[in-house]
Amino acid sequence: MKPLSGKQLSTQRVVMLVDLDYFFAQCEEARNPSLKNKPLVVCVYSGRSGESGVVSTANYEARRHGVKSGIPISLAKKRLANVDAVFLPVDHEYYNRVSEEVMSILRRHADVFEQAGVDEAYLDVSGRVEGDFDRAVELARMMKEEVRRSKGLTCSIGIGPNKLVAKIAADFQKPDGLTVVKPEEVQGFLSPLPVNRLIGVGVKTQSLMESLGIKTIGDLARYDVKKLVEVFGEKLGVYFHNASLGIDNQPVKERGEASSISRISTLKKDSRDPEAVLDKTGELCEEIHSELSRRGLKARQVGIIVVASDMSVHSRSKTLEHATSDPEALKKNVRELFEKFLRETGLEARRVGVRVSGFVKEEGQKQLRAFIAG
Ligand code: TTP
Ligand code: MG
Repeated sequence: MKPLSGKQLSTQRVVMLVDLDYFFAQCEEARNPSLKNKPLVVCVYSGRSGESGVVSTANYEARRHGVKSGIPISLAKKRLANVDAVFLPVDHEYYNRVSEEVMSILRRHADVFEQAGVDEAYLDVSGRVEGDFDRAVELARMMKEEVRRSKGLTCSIGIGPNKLVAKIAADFQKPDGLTVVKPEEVQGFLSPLPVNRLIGVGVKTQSLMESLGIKTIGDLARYDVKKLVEVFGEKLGVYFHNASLGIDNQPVKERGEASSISRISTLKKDSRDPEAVLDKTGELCEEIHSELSRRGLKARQVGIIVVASDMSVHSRSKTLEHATSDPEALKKNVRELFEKFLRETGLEARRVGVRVSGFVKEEGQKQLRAFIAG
């Protein structure tokens, strides 16, 4: 084995988290600049009635009125009743395309690149900045400028010695933020922040911690780790303790392509009628077909998802003899699965979905990565 050089051994890890600002809404502003400066709300309509559904995201104008991801559309309309606001339905195909373009820009600036969501990615840049945080800041400024110039989008970047600190730093100043936390600043940076900034501290854990007198990450760092383990168990207790000290050894890792694609949709009304169900799943198969074609993939497994009127969730799947992306083949298999499901269960469907997995590359397609790297 080749011995490591002194430099490799001593290089300080430098990790960035890049998160695009109010992503879906910013994509809408980018293709229609007249939407800027108006409250803009991107909605997931459930399809039942004009206003049922939830807010996917909102721009910062709308957020000033208390509109944010996850609230009902009806509530958003109430909060924006007296202003000139715009409501748009989600357009995932467009956002995915923008996301891929931005990711391919970011990827070029990383030693190791890990896409962590549609609008966020971790970049390990330790090697190219030689462990120097000031050089990392320069690199981050350049990336922000490149994304702004070529795509018209702003993002917020956090820089730290690991993923945990980089993520919290990216959330610290938004939108269009750049926050750097050097190793010697980690404690001072984390200490005053509320514990719910740590991944894994949700509403319940937060109130449990509060009952122990722990409000800030600093409080958590000072709390006896043995007591944390008593309350939260070995694994979580130790994780909380390390996280509060800003310790995180998780490497930035390239991710393979998503291992499944699914689409799910709400029926106009709950139903056991195969035709009503298949009408809807036919559309979903078409969407999955375009996604497969876009990625140059065929699927070997086809499955259905049913959310019944009692909200119970069911799934069935089958393995095909030959992988396919053909919409008619998808529809035929989905039909068989649904007919069998409806025969066997006597349930009424409220939401129906289609899921494909077991991907193989379509012949003659370039590797997706090579394609993105252009
Ligand atoms: P986020 O990065 O969490 O949010 P954001 O980009 O809209 O806003 P921020 O400026 O705070 O980063 O999520 C990325 C996208 O994911 C978001 O634009 C829409 C979608 N999303 C939902 O559809 N539902 C949700 O509950 C959340 C949180 C996000
Ligand atoms: Mg975002």
